[in-house]
Amino acid sequence: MTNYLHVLLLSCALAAAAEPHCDACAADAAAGSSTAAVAAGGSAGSSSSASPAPVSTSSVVVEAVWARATTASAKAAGVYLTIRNDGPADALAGASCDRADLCQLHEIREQDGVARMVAVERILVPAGGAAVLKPGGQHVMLLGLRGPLVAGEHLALTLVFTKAGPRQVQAVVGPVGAREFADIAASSR
Ligand SMILES: [Cu+2]
Repeated sequence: MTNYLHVLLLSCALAAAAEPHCDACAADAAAGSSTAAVAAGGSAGSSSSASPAPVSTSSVVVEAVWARATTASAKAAGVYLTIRNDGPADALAGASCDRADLCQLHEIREQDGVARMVAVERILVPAGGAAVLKPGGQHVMLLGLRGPLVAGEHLALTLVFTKAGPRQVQAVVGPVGAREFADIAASSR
């Protein structure tokens, strides 16, 4: 496991060097992309009992939207969320946020044991299923942050779905060390 993590950290450092705007992605890859992090931390599987009320009543429901606080100079941040879908297959096709110059949809792909971050055009939400955007996996990437994200604040985002159309959501900003939405709920009690 140690060797694997070293490879992951190294590859992320290289990726961050090649793509300096995406250091938050690199942090994602280092912190949570593998089961190794889960096994080492032991708390990533805690229950979702703290999930808030859904923000929509139609077939696509967005919930547990969160991000991590950033340093003052950070230029990128990931936003994570769960999309549930009781209807036909849909896809998250874009996002916008007035706190950043650009929002992209990102995922992390492992090739030859190396985690690489790539921008994708859409994130599929299967019929009757869910898409979980989380550290180390798919996420919404804010690029060109216009100021730091501060723990405890809320961040307004618009998510655009291929079928369900635009959805306004609020991401809650958690502490730097948050690894999942439940961490934020726990820290704000
Ligand atoms: Cu990213």
